Amino acid sequence: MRFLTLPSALSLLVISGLFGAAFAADLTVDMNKVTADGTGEKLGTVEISQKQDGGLQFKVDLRGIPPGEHGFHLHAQGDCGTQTKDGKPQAALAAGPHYDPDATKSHKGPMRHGHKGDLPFLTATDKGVNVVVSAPNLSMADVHGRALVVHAGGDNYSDHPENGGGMGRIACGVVPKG
Ligand SMILES: [Cu+2]
Repeated sequence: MRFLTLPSALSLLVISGLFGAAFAADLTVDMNKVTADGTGEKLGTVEISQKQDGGLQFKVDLRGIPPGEHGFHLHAQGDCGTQTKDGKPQAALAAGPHYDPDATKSHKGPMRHGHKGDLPFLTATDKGVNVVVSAPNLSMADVHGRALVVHAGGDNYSDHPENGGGMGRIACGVVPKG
C-alpha cells in the first residue's frame, strides 16, 4: 500500500471542495404530478444551483414520467393549480405562460434569446428522468416564486407547433421564494 504524499492529499481535498461547491443545490423544488383534477403525488425533485461560469444548473430526478422527450420550462406564475380554458379544466394552467421578462413572445429553446424560461427538454427512460441540464440565460433571481413545468410532448425549440409542441402539463413544482 502506497501512502499519498502531502501535496497530492491536499490537492484531492481542494478538488473535492470545488466539486462540493459546484454540485451543492441552492434550491430544491418538489415536483408533483398534475392532471385536470389538480395536483397529485410527488414524482421527485429538481435541484437548482448557480453555475460558477454563469447560468443555472437543474438536476432533475423524476419517476412516473412516460418514456420519451418532454418539454421542460420555467413558467411565469408560482402556482401549479388547475385553470379552465375553453370550458375545460387544464392541468397546471395557473402556472401561466413561459417566463418571458423581455416580452419576446418567442419560443426558441435555452440557448437563444426568446422566452428566458425555455429549458433543455428532458428525455425519460422507463426508469424516469435522471439528468442535469443547464440554462445559461437564467439567474437565481429569475426562478424564485415561479414554477417548473414538464409537458406531455417534446420540444423543438420553435413556435411551430406552439411552445415547441409540448402540449399539456404533466408535472409541476413551485420554486420557493428566495
Ligand atoms: Cu412549458
